[in-house]
Amino acid sequence: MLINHQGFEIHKAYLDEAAQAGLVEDIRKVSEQAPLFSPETRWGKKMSVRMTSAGRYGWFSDRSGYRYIERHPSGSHWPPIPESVLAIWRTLCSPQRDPDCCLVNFYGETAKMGLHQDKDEKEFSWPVLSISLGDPGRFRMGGQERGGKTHAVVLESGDVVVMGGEARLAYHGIDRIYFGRSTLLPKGGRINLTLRVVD
Ligand code: MD6
Ligand code: FE
Repeated sequence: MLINHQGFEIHKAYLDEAAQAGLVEDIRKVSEQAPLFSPETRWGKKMSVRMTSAGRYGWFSDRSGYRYIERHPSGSHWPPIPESVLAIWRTLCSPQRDPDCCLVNFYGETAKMGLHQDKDEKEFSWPVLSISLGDPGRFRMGGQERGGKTHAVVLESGDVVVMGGEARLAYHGIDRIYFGRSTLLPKGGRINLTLRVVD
């Protein structure tokens, strides 16, 4: 089922269980090479979400601000974006141009992500694609200005969101995780993958 909310294209149940399990396995390999870490916000507060990346660039944050960097904090290059992930981008976004970054977010029981815009890229003409795996999360969507009206939808394991057009610079965030509702990840939690063209 496809829901379109002000430019947010929400593909409910896009991935079947076998595809979800395959993605988890591929992301496990990414996090073995590039371990998850909790970045600090520019205000010096540790984020509740743990992150890593695959691709030419990884997303990073500390007191100097939000940016893309070419190496994991350990000094290694980020691992390549798994083919299983690229295949979804090529089908739903574009077969012409692959993304530069696959940001991997891991949410434990109490993790959340405040309303934000994805605007650290140099390019806004490409959509951002997001894949949800594991426990459901409540995804909040707003407009392009802070403080406007918002709507929430629960993103479940296998849901895929394409944020392009009028939604590309829209505010969005994760209010809460419904911990332990999915059996995809044996210890619970939610994984979100976001694919971005950076430059
Ligand atoms: C999340 N997602 O779903 C957080 N960003 O866990 C995002 O911040 C996001 O879902 C850009 C596009 C789609 C997203
Ligand atoms: Fe985002």
